[in-house]
Amino acid sequence: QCIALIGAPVEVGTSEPGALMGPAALRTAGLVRTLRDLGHAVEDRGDVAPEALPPGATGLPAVAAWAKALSAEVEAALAAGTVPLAAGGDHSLSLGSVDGAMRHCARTGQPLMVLWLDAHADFNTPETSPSGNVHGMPLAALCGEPGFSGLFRQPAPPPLDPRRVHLFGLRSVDAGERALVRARQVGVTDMRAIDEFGVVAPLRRVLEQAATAGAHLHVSLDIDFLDPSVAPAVGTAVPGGATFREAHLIMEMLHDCGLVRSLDVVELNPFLDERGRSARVLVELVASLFGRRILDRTASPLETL
Ligand code: DIR
Ligand code: MN
Ligand code: MN
Ligand code: MN
Repeated sequence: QCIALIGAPVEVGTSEPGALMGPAALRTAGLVRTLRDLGHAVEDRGDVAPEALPPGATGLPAVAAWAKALSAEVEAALAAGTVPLAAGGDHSLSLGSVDGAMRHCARTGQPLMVLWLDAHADFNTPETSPSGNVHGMPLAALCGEPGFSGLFRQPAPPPLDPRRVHLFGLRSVDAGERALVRARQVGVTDMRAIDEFGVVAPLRRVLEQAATAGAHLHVSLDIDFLDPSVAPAVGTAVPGGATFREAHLIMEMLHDCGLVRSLDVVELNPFLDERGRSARVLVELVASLFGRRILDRTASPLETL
């Protein structure tokens, strides 16, 4: 596999500064070397630079400039047959990466499915958002909710089908987005479900749905999916997150399913980290998603454990 690493040091989508150091921290933690050691070709395309971003620009216009630049990079990486890995940066960058994947899929005719590993639903609109932070809104914008004009390159593809989005690890939802997530029939495996059934059974259902649809699976990993005790470098820590072992197993299953075509690793804030620990955890997890295993095993992708 050829992996295209695309840094997106965007932090205009959040109020806690520091996420712009995320791509540098992931590189420092050995992301490229680790993936090469697994036998992959890795092309580090550097960091995207938004065009014509007015100095000091904030909110949606600033986010839009980043999203458009990243969308073009991701679309080009997919067209070139590589797997784009967008390293953030706050979660508003997924406006660009998912938009790029949507455009690629619109051209190939492959359906797009999005697995959103996150404590949050990221389904706020400017109307419902209690914080005004765009990193809490990307899914609503991608799914065509109103209030987001000017975010995407034109002409834009049809919006993402919310029923092809699956929130996994959810444990913090704002009142307005709760209603939207339900109304739009977004797929959800919340922490209650994970506590009751573990990660395997719910994830297997999602992957079976993706396999049946012949989908391009886009995975968006927000570091706050993990418990803050595992990965403390996050601006919006929510207790009760995934353990390292749960996350590790998820990554192994994602590799085994063979459907992941694009990936985001977002919301790492190295300024809040303990000696690079969270960045290293993320590199470990990405390695597992790209095929690192403890010992070789001859399991079929969706076998019963
Ligand atoms: C919250 C926090 N729901 C908001 N969202 C975060 O501001 O909209 N998403 N932190 O990752
Ligand atoms: Mn393709
Ligand atoms: Mn998020
Ligand atoms: Mn989050």
